[in-house]
Amino acid sequence: MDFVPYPDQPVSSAIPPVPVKIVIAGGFGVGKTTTVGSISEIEPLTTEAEMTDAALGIDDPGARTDKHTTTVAMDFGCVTIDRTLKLYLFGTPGQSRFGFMWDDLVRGALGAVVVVDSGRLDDCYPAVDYFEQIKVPFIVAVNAFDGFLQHDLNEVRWALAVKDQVPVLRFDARDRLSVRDTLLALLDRALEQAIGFVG
Ligand SMILES: Nc1nc2c(ncn2[C@@H]2O[C@H](COP(=O)(O)OP(=O)(O)OP(=O)(O)O)[C@@H](O)[C@H]2O)c(=O)[nH]1
Ligand SMILES: [Mg+2]
Repeated sequence: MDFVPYPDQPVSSAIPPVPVKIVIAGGFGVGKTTTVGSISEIEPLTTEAEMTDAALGIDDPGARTDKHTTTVAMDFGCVTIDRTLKLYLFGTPGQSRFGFMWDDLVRGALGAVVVVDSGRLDDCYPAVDYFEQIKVPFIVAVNAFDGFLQHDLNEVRWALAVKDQVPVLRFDARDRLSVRDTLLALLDRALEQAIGFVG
C-alpha cells in the first residue's frame, strides 16, 4: 500500500513547496529590512546595530526617516507564495563598506529586488551595476517614502540607466501586499529571463 503522510489529504498536497532564494538589495537606508519584515511569515532574523556618531557624514539616511540602526550582516525571512513555492528572503546590508558580503548572500539566488529611494538615487547605482554584472535577474522597486516619489519611474529608469526589459515599479516597503506584488513581478522577470524571452 502507498504511504500517505496525511491520510485525510490528497498525496499531492503533502509535497513540500520548492524553496527559492531571493535577495533584497539596495543602497543604505532604502527600506530593505522593512521590506523583509513586512512580508515574512516568520519573525524575521535581523542584524541591526545602533548607528553611532562615527557614521555621521558617511551614512546619510535622508531627512525623511528617524533611522538609528543599520543592518550589519543580513536580514532573513520567508513567505509561502502557494503550495508549490516558498521564497526565502535575504536582505543585504546597505553600507558600501559591507559590500564584500553581497557575493555570499547572492550565491544561489533566483533573483533580486533592488530597492531604491527616489530621493537618493546616487546611493542606488552600485546595486544596479552589481546585478547587471553578475547577471542575476533583478527588478528595481522604488520605495514610496511617505507615499510619494521625488522622481517618477521613467526618470528613475533613465537616471539609473536600467535596461528597458528590467521592470521599474513603485512599491511601499511597509505594505505587505505591495511587497507581495513586487516579489511576484520579480518571479515573472526571472522566468522570462530563464526561458529567454528577453535578455
Ligand atoms: N516614511 C517611510 N519610512 C520608511 C519606509 N520604509 C522604510 N522606512 C524607514 O526608513 C528607515 C530605513 O529603513 P530600513 O528598512 O532599516 O532600511 P535598510 O535599507 O534596511 O537600511 P540599511 O540596512 O541600514 O541599509 C527606517 O527608519 C524605516 O522605518 C517608507 O516607505 N516610508
Ligand atoms: Mg537593513
